[in-house]
Amino acid sequence: MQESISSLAAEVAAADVSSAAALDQFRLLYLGRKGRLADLFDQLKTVPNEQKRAVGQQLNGLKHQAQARFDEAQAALEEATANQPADAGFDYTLPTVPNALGTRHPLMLVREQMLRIFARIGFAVAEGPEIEDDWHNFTALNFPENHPARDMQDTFFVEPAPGAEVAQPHLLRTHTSTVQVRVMENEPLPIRRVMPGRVYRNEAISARAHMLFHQIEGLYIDENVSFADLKQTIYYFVREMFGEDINIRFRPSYFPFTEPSAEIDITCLICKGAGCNICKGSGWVEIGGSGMVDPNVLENCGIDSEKYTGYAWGMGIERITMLKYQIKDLRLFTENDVRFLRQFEAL
Ligand code: 2U9
Repeated sequence: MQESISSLAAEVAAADVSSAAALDQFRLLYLGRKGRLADLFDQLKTVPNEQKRAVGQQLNGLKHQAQARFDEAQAALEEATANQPADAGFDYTLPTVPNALGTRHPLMLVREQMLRIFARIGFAVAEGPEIEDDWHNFTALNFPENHPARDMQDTFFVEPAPGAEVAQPHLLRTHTSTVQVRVMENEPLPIRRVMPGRVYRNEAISARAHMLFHQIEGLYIDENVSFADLKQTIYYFVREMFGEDINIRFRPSYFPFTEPSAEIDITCLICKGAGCNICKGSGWVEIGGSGMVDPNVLENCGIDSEKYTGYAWGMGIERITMLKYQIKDLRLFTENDVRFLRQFEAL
């Protein structure tokens, strides 16, 4: 018994109490009801009566020693924790729980794809304001004074601030051609730019129309620019965007700012030209408009129309995206339904 008490006393004195876990272990092993000290107290009944008092005292001494060691170590640990910053012991190198990140919007993915294609053949991006004046949106672009697009029904006009004097009406731009006018007015020739951006039209929202949509327009002005150059640019774009097996046709049209003008059709991507309800049986779908910049527009922007010619085109990003991914309702782009948006994660 004597030996057991001495060896347990040595063990208690040497035991590790440097951490909360070690301290807990110490409490269970030495101080607990099923611990080593409790075992020795149990054995007290086997000790001869005349020694019981002395052995009992020794055991009580050991119990106090173990309890004192425990209390001291616990106090020291508590003090150390109190002095640590709140995030002590937090492992910042642990991998995070993956957070569901948002995805790129399909319109922005297609916008980037389109701009990258045009960048490869030398078209740099130009941007401009969304609130414009009548000159940049209509007059410089050869829209006659009474053109229906100028109507309140088609265009959002912006009221001037109370008391402000404005020389001409202001509006939300109805196309990004406004930026082309600004580039022609301000930049040296030759010009080879693409203009992406939001445009606004006063339309009721439906599967096929919205009051806000996105355009990319392009403009090339130099000496000896011809309609053949325009066709090659559009051919290159369509092949890169939709693939080698897609055909292109130019259909005569009319815009105030181009002469001659042509709408651009491509092989229907759904039926590959056989005719279906998307292309209304024709085998062709329209992707935008184009033409040679009207000499009046060049002169309005201070460019000598005897010396310079140019071509321009315009496309709706929504339309290109709908054709490419077979999206049937424009409203999906603005409803922010994640079941729709997530499908474009990997594109
Ligand atoms: C200048 C001169 C000419 C840009 C052009 C179109 C034809 C066209 C529409 C396509 C679908 C707009 O998004 S849409 O609704 N655009 O058909 N745009 S030629 O011509 C210009 C632009 C600026 C100075």
